[in-house]
Amino acid sequence: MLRPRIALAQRARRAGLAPAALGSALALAAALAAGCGGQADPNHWRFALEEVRGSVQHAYATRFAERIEAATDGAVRMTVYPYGALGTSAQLTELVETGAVELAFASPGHLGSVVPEVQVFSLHFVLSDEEAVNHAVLSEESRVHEILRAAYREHGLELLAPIQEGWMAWTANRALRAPADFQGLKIRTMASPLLIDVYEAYGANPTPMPYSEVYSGLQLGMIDAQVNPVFAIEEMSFYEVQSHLVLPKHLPFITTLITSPAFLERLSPERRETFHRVERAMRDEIFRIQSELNRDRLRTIRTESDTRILELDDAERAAFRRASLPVRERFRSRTGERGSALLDALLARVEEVEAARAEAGSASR
Ligand code: 6CS
Repeated sequence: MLRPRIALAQRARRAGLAPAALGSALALAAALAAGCGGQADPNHWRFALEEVRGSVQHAYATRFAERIEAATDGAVRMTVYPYGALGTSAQLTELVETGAVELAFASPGHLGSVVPEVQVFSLHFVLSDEEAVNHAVLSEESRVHEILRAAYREHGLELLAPIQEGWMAWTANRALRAPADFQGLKIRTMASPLLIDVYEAYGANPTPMPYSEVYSGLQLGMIDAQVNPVFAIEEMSFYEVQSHLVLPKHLPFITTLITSPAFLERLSPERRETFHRVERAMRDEIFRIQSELNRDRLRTIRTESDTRILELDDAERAAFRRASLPVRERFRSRTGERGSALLDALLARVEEVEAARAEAGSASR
């Protein structure tokens, strides 16, 4: 809970949300096309975000735009659209598919309804509890990327990179230290089917709801709890209307950067090379930025509110891990051979990187 409470209108302004604009993605696509006389300018690239100004996605997009503009000596101009300017996450994905925007973020919690395989990033305790291991696994090109890229292409999308945005935290009006604490809890999740399975495995009553409605949903008691990375809990002010913030280190929030194959094909070989060079360089940069942002935002919550911040210990985490394991089988049955191969490749790579780091650590002692 916040001291003193920030008014709802102020919170909406802070978040940069214009709820009336949500739901107008297709109309906006038409308006964007009409604005340039129906002729898209190939040197004007649009980048649509699922998050507001000040977020990890916004930090990524503004830096990416600066780098692209610099690398092309200003020949390419970019416009960044924060959440609220275009549409919901599902609509942003449609805008990429139709070529109305060139780049967007698509989080597994939403995209999983279209590309089931990406729900591998919604499974709990699959990734490491060390952020640096997860960064290595997600940022290097591997079998994981290869399998996911094939799945995205079947839906007219090109996966550029999965990006972690920081540890997910649960917020609620009670401590959540064991699966039993989730019994009957109405926790807001994103909409993909596996997320429902994940929280049902703890005994909760998962309730999908758009991101822009979570604050009022908590305030009005339509939902009891929600799950998001720390920076988002601060900037969307969810902690104002919840007494506890729990850090289980079960999963970092992962998003995926997407474009369309048609856009990449239209670029000259030189421009395409520049595009990929900038995107690769951003992988390390955004990892550093999200880490600082999450640390700073946690400090803000700690100092500006009386929210109780709980870090689960190893025994508590182990109980959640055990309860979450059957959902891996559900993932396999929902995604078939390709999904199974993906989950196996991810588990194997996490184990290899953890082992290599442990070995390097013991060799340097
Ligand atoms: O909870 C959500 O719906 C959103 N959360 C974040 C941190 N990013 C995008 C996503 O839509």
